[in-house]
Amino acid sequence: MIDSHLLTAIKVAMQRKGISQRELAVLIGKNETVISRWFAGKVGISSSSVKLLEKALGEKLAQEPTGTKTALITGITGQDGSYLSEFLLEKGYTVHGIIRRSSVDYRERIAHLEGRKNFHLHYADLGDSMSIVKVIAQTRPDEIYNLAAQSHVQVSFDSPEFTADIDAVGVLRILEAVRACGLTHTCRIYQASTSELYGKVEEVPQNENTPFHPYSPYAVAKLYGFWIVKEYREAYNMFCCSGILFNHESERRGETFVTRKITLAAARIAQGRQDKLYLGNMSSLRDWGYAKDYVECMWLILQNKKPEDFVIATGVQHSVREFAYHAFKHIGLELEFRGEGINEEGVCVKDTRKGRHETSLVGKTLIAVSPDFYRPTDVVNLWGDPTKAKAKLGWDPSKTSFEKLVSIMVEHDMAKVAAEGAAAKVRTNLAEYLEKGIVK
Ligand code: G4F
Repeated sequence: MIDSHLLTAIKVAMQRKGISQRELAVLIGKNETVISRWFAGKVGISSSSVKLLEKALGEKLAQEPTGTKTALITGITGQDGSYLSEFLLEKGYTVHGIIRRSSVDYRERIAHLEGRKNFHLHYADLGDSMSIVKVIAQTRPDEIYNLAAQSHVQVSFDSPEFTADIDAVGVLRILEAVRACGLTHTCRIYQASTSELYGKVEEVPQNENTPFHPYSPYAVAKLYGFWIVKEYREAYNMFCCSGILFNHESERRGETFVTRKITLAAARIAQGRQDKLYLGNMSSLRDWGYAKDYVECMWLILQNKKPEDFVIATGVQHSVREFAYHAFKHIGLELEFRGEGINEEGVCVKDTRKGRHETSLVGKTLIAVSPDFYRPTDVVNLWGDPTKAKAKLGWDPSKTSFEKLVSIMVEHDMAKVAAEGAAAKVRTNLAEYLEKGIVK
């Protein structure tokens, strides 16, 4: 079996010692391809090889990391918060998360973790300094991951002030709380920054040296978050850094972000539960990765020797149109895009769905454009260059390909829609039974 803890421990130790893959091969007397196969997860590492590695790297790998650390995650109920919690719990961390009081249940993504010994939730809010100070004072974390945000770009045009309060000043509140609790030099802080900072892009692809040009209230607020983290790093010598993450998606992605909107709609259309999908700018280009892979990088950024900011991306770019094409194709619905701008349509030209379907969808328009989803200013050309993260953190940006990501999301949503359909049938039957007095 391939031990991901061990692989990560090796990568971290190599990076700490500044040893390349080739140098490691020489040090342990093995061919470089053997090491590449370990890192690709293709073969396991024998205990005799672990001994050789420990000798070469001068570290006890099995004990890496220590497993006694405490992390505090804001935004724990979100896509990234839930994956990061799983990742840190697996590493033996005690995980504390900040949640907000709500009368509706929004804890679906972490429901499976609640009740675990090392998993704790606290009520607090990034808009409420005292609540943050209290949680930090009580938990005294070694690491804070600030993932909480008003994260929807289009919504930031409708709620710019709230966005600024949470995404900009909220970051400052955390930094100040850490200082107030006397953790300035012991607590490491990860700030969830974003490729939206590049906005109206000034170069393609974008790396850590590309100038920022924020292009939405969300991006402007996040730019403050980025700079205040840098300022506290320099002013107070704090270990705080930003991960400039490009779009990262998954089967846990919020349903109003474009990828999830597409995969859910494709599943509903394929199962006869929706007729058409309306989108905005289909020519917009993004560098989409798998969120589960990206949380590892958040952790690696905090294990680095010195606090630095990193671009996290796959280095591969696709349009919204291409994402939609692949999502529908995966289900057996081939689309052809006709027309331009507001008149563009995705028409079904081939229907090879498995199973029995009453009518073929060939000739039907399954995707249309609605101006409702256009933004006052839109970021249209994001493409990240992950070279630094690859070299300095030993992170592999190609773990999950674009095609694989699309298939994971589509398959999840096909099952979800099928289950919803079955549940709806049960509810209908139940109503009928109740009406007829069959069920009391
Ligand atoms: O999926 P999106 O809403 O993501 P966006 O705006 O890129 O932001 C996401 O990624 C950022 C990282 O770069 C994060 F910082 C941010 O918090 C968030 O997670 O939109 C992607 C593109 C946009 O250009 C948008 O105009 O898709 C275009 N689009 C076209 N039709 C649509 C739609 N976006 C949405 N949400 N809905 C549509 O119908």
